[in-house]
Amino acid sequence: EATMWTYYADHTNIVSRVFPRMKLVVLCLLLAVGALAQDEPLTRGIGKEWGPWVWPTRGEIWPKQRNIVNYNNEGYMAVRTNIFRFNVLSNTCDILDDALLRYYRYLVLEREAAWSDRAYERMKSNKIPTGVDSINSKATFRGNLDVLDVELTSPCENLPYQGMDESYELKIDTPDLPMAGRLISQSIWGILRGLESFVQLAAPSQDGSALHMNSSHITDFPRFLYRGLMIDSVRHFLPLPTMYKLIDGMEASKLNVMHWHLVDDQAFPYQSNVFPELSEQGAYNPFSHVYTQNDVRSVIEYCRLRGIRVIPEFDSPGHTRSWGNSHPELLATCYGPDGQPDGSLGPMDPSKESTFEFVNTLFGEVAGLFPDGYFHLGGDEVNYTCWSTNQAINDYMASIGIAGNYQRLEGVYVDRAIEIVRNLNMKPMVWQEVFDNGGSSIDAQTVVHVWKEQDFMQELATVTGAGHVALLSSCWYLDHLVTGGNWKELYNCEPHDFSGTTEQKDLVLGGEACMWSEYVDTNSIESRVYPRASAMAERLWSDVTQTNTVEAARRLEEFRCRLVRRGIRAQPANGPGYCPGEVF
Ligand code: CP6
Repeated sequence: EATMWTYYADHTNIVSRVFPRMKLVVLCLLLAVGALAQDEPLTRGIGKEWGPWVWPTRGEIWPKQRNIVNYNNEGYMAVRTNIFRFNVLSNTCDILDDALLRYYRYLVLEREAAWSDRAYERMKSNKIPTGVDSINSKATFRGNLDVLDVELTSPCENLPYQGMDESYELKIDTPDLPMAGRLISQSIWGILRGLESFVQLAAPSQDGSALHMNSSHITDFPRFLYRGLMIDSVRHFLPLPTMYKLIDGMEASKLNVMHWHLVDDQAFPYQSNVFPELSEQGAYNPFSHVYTQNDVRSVIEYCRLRGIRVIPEFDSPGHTRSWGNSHPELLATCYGPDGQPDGSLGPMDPSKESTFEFVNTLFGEVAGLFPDGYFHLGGDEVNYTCWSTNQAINDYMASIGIAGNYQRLEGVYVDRAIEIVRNLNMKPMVWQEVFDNGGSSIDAQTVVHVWKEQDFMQELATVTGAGHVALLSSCWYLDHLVTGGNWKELYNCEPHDFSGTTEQKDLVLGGEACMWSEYVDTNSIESRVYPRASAMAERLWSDVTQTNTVEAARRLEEFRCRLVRRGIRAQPANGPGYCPGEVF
């Protein structure tokens, strides 16, 4: 490299000093042109000994928007985060106020990451551009986007609910709104989804010194109305900060239902007012490993502000061992071959009226706490062995004409539980066995939650064929993993991929990723859930044709880094690499 130090040269003699070294200058030019021609900027790293295997795409949305017009990438605007503000053109409400603060922070976070990425690139003396305007060298700077107008065209709703409108329209420097930005929705839920997209559109400029945003017109709406995450807070207790992180990831992924698996065999962390002894004797630790009524309210409020419903699950009649610590009378006593109690307890005892009185009182409290319209009753994995050894239960079965039919006994229990939930003005959800075992007379409105992996597409066909509403989880078990890098399997599970009528397909509400927590706790759950739950989220939000995992990989790579920037410890999506702007 010919270096022209200018200690002893200025404009009066620099030309004469350089030109004698013309050969070197030409050589440098050739090298520079060669380097530029050789490397397509966004694919560096592939085949190199450093850099990500999959280079992140900047300024794109996960889950992918339904429609975008980019005006041929002709223009982009700069977002100056120091003076940027949201301007609400319409009515506002607590949900919107809170969201604007939150998304302003997320925007600044992107700005900071761009800056540190820039510093890193400069440190490496690597002039390869990474930003949005580098994709099209003809892109022109159109001006500064210092304000995003937010227009909510109907009054704010207070609570998210099944079937809420989540559609929105986002205009950045469109022909009808040149050099301006506007987010429009009829619904606060659409505004929330649109704010997430807006922040995701902002990407570092070529040199990392600014945030740029392509001129574009987005119209976006979800394909499935139910896009859930089940969190098992039982097998390992999850403290509230961890719950909040998981919910933050849901918001980023546009997931809209948190199914809270709150009690199970191993523990009873839900602290009840009507039966405090349940957690006093059933929680791992009755002081620290419990969710108080206020804890539950806080989680529900955190979700509400993000357009996320919370569905409680109180699994019964199986998976109830912890209830028996304080209330053994609720559970069936199991008898040995000698006709004596063998010391163990089985599922709930449906032969006693007091069982249902207890359940009614407990569920009444739960229904008062959880504002959503749905209540998950569980009903999975009921083991009949214990029931069959219990003479009182067998006598009861004979008395109601179902002697020896334990599936019917399970049905009797579930039907009573459904009645209790319906009397509390909530709609029931059940795991698939309740349908499979055929013992109960569930109606069409009861959601059948398909979770078993065997023949699950056939199960969807059967459940919807019988006229039931279905929810799919079988292909989205987050506890099943090899390296954790199997997001493509989750991505390409299509809930409509069974043979059935249009009416049957319409009965599939959507899907839910299940995070059973036998082998995760607060230390590892964020990385087990994300970004794989986000892969499912795109399947459930985006167009059915959105199946290209090569293109998706680059957006997911970026999305995962975005989660990390927001403090969610998401695991790498695509193997070796690093996040733009990460510093240690
Ligand atoms: N806990 C509860 C579980 C499971 C279920 N219910 C479960 C069963 C099998 C697998 C994963 C999870 N751990 N209460 C079934 C819905 Cl493979």
